[in-house]
Amino acid sequence: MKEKFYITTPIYYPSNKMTLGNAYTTIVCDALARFNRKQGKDVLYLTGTDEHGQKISQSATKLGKSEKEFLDEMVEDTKDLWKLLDISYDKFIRTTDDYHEKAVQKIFTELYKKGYIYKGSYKGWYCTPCESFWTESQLVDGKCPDCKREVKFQEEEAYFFKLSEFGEKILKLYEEHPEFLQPKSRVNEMVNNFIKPGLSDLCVSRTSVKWGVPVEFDPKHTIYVWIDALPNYITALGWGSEDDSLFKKFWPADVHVIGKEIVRFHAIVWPAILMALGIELPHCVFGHGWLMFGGDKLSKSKKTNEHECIDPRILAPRYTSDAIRYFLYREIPFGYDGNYSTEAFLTRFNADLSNNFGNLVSRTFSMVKKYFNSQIPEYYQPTEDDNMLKDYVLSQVKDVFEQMKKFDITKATASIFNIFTEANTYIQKVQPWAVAKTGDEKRLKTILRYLLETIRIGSELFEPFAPTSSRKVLDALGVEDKLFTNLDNFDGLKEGELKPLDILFPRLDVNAELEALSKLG
Ligand code: ME8
Repeated sequence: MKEKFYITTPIYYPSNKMTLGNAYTTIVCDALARFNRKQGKDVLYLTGTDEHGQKISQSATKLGKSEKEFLDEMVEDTKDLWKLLDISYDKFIRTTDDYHEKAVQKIFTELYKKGYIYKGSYKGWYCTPCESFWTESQLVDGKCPDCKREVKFQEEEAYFFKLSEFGEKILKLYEEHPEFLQPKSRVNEMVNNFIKPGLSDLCVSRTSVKWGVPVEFDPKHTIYVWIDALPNYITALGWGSEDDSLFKKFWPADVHVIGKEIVRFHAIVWPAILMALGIELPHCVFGHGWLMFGGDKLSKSKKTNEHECIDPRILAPRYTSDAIRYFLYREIPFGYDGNYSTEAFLTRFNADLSNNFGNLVSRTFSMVKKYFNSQIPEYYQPTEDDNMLKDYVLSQVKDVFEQMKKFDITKATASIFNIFTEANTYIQKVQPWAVAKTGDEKRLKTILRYLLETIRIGSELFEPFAPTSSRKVLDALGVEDKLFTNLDNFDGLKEGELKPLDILFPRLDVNAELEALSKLG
């Protein structure tokens, strides 16, 4: 049986249009999903939208729309964006999907019956116009942080999940399975900030929020956010429905990739819910860092999102989705915060994609055309230079696989670019144009074949990250296989003719682009 790989993004709130921040996680997961598919695994890549709660209702009302009408539009916009960015998700879940709502009700009822959910009262500072509860620490100058109006202390009947009973069990989980929560620094955050001070029970229902899934046995309550959202990872697989074959096949998840601000819910609340239900835990929760812009976290509610110059809907058609994807993988050290800046993006575009990868491909292809009429040459006795190139390439292949096992897309892309850099250095060293002048055809053929094999291997590895440009190169080389093949040798190319290839990443005039983007912003 094929090995399986189940990967998820968070389900995003469609209260506003998705930002480059949401795209970041989705793009990261896409490379991991594609990489595992190319390894021949049976991959399920899940993403979706988290559609209940007050904020959604308010956003819809503001636009004079019903929730459903508003959400359908936002979901369409989200799916369009994922298409634009070449996201190869296998399933898109909406928490308003009927099967999800039914399964969440079942989870709630089961937890209640098992004694993990009990009725209590929720106390907090209530803002009547916003219909929102706030904790003392969320208030700004004692007022509502959203509308800045007066709040009053209020109590409301609510159900609670006994999270407080799970502290020890979660600590044991981290100890016995150090791979469960990554990167390692997140474990300390969870232990020191939340578990050691003592976990509080979690409020899981509201009577004041109407846009939500009703509690089956007490329908004046709606199920409150996290306990509706987190189970999407199993309801999407048909857990609790008549057909749970996907659940049987794909659960437990191999990795939930999320932003660091929701690690607490995924690494404490979610395992606690699963333990209470007696369901296996996911193998790994990876809490990556934030994409920052101008010193701030890029977020839906902030003004930064209005900057056209960081809107992926503008960037992708202008610079290709491959370029945006590559930039995010390479520039933001995976697991840590990193900056998006237009200058850095344009600089990397020119240095890495245009001058390094693009130029390597185009100069090699044009030499094969010039000297051998575009016929892929055979190779002869390799020299020390050739062997060094080959050894280096094969060592980087190993590195890429090792990094990808650790989900480290930043180091993996760096290793792939090491291959391209090395090949460019090799060209300078062996000077094929000078060899051509000597008339040593065998030597020239060997050099060009070694370069083409290097490009083949580099493009194979790069395909999960930059699927469009890499596939163009692989097609031009006559590599049809969609799975990784011949990554441990230089005999992967078949005899034949190189197909013509356009310039992959035409060099950009940085100043002109900066000016054009600033006019849009
Ligand atoms: O939290 N940098 O949804 P959300 C990096 N519905 N990642 C970012 C980012 C940034 N600047 N901005 C957003 C929710 N993200 C819940 C999740 S899951 C069961 C429920 C990404 O729309 C990152 O993955 O606020 C973050 O965790 C997620 O978007 C937050 O999306």
